[in-house]
Amino acid sequence: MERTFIMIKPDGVQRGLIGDIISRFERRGLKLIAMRFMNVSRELAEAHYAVHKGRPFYNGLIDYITSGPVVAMVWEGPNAIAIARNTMGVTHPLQAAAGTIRGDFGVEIGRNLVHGSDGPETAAFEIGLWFGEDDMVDWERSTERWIRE
Ligand code: DAT
Ligand code: MG
Repeated sequence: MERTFIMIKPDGVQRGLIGDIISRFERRGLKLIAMRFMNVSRELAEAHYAVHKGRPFYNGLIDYITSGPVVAMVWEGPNAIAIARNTMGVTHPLQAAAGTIRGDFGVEIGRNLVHGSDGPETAAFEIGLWFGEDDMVDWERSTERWIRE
């Protein structure tokens, strides 16, 4: 079983797309484990995007992520990281397939609506950065056997 960190970025919140975006992950069959609606401090944004420090888009990226509230979440399932990434679509909405979140709702790379961990190490790091172990909700989903064999 895998866990991934997903965030609805400030553009997704401001545009009233929280429900649509969460719905994509729910309908896909991923299981929600933790969720928080919050403003993001500069310190947290910089820790989250530390791998991009020094890139030309870094300052704009930090300004964007700290510009308004986000929805931070943890979703679980077999291959949750890859499943979430292809539900989101590739980084640039122009290349993202129709039917994906970025492909359906976005037009520019700097307003691509959603973040998702890109691998198991990143997921562990990001979940630990945004949440504590106590924030993880232990629950049994009654539809489980209709989603997984
Ligand atoms: P992803 O969010 O798909 O994991 P990433 O980790 O490479 O993509 O980059 C993080 C975010 O930074 C991305 O969602 C949007 C922004 N970004 C990445 N590359 C960019 C670029 N060349 N110009 C502007 N913004 C960029
Ligand atoms: Mg990334």
